[in-house]
Amino acid sequence: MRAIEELAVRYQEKALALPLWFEAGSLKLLDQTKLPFKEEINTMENVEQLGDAIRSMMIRGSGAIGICGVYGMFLAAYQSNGNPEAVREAGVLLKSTRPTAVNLMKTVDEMAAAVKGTGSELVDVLEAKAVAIIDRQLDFEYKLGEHGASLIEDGDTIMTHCHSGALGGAGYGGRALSVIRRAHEQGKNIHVYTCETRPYLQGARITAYELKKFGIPHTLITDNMSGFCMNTGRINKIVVGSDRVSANGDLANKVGTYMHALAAKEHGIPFYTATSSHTIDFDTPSGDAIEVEMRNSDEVVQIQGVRIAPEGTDALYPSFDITPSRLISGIITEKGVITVPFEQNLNRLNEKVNI
Ligand code: RUB
Repeated sequence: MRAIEELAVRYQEKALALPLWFEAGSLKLLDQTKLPFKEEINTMENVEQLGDAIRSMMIRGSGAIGICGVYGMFLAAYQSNGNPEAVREAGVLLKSTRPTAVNLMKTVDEMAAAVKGTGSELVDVLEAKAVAIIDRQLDFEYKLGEHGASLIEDGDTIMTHCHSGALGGAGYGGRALSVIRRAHEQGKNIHVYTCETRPYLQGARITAYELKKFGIPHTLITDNMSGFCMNTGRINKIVVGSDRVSANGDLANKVGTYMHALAAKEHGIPFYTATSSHTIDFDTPSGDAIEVEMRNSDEVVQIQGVRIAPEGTDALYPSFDITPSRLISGIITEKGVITVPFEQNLNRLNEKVNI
């Protein structure tokens, strides 16, 4: 068995939720569009199919699509018997799938930088790199989970938005749910409010599915209930993921995050993002420079294929929004929790740890 196939075995032994793995010459992924009703495993025979799966949200979440970058580049090398041109083309295709999450761009670049030789030498070198990146990402999840859990107290009621969990990451808990899962493992009595996350329902379909699997008590709310819940004392902390954090600490995350952060500020509720240092993009000075993916507005006029607005109704679907750093209490990473002044502290982290 190849080292990259052993990854899946190793991870399953740890009872992790794997979003994607390599098996018998192709990639397998859990189709997230079918959750929570069906746990369907789909096979990706080539990078084109993987690209389509990312575009259609069969696999999503910034960490998990970063992992797609890793496996996709390896798959291209493996299937072309180590042709560097095939790997380069795979990188171009993968990067074109979704523009906002920076992890995908970074993992593709990291794999591309590792390209060496041709044939089996290239396949072996990219396999070793892929295993190292995925193991590192999982290690980050444990570490950021530990740092974030230190902010969570017994009795906390924590709101999260969208899905920043195991299937959106390397498998332990992604980012926000690594913090929540670790706090729960530490025996803290916590309760999670998960926002439904219109229009794609990641919170209702996937976060609630994972929280149930982890045995963490939770309540589902629609996105427009967060202000009510904050105002009535139901929520005392917020932890979300990030698709990209700019150099000044502004963050892009699922649309709706910004309005929750505004309401949290009004109510004095700490608002954290849990992320990894790889989601911090020092080439993007501020949130204004982050490209927000605009998705097909059909996803707004329908829910799960059922039309909810009259024919001809115009709709808008920005997939993400930008939360300015002035609304953020802390950025939880595998290196620790970063607080104000964000720009200086992020820079210090960058210099110190050579992210
Ligand atoms: C997912 C989303 C998640 C982030 C952060 O959007 O916005 O909140 O990816 O999660 P989509 P994480 O479903 O459109 O991909 O930091 O855990 O990756």
